[in-house]
Amino acid sequence: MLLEGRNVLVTGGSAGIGRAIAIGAARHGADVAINFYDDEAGAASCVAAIEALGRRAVAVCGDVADPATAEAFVGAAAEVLGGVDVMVSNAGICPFHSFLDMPVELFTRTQQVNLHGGYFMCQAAARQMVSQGRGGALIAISSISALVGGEFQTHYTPTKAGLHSLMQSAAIALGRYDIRCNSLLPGTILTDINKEDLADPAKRAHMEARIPLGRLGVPDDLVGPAVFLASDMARYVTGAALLVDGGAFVNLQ
Ligand code: RM4
Repeated sequence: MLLEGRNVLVTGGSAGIGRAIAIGAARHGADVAINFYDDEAGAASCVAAIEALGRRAVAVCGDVADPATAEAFVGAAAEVLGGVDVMVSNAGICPFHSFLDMPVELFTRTQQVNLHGGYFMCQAAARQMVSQGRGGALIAISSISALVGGEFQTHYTPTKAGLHSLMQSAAIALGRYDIRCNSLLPGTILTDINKEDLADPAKRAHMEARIPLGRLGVPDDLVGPAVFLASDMARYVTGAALLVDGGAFVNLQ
């Protein structure tokens, strides 16, 4: 019960990593607010799972690419839950596409959702935390892709590198308020974001073969690292990045 009495906000909470972290935070005693884009059923299911654990939960619809969404989400969460202690900026897209013919709108959308959305969500949460005067924690779901490339991810990997860098700079800007800023760098985690890509048996075998722990990740693999960074166990951790990738990043040969 590492998050008792804490209010945890998660963007992209209707499925995948965001859903897992939202429910995992509730298991550790947190009340939770989730943002979601269009998966009403998924959001409702996540809220029900949290309430079944005896914790309060609220789901707020909004496109994180719209800067106004951040203030609305944080404001609603603060009103319903009574404050904001943790923001997990998770919402993201990765529509795989080749580089030379990358459509401008696809590039722009990916930047606006992943990086701009993460920036404005963390900024809105930090403003609320500063007004509360009791510190807090920002956790950006970056990626192994902040550190290495992907042929069909030229629009995506810079956003993940940007989120990692954002946490480093925000850690400096917010340390005086006791707001810690860290990023998680998931490896290849089986979610909707890569279901189509990994449906290719050769691609899936290639990805699995480079993971020392011998399997692709699942969303629940991110819960422990996220709860750690959100909790007082990480009270002296800020500006850090934690790979959660089964060893994929270090495995050259
Ligand atoms: C992650 C990483 C994974 C990919 C997903 C879509 O950051 O690149 O390998 O499957 O994105």
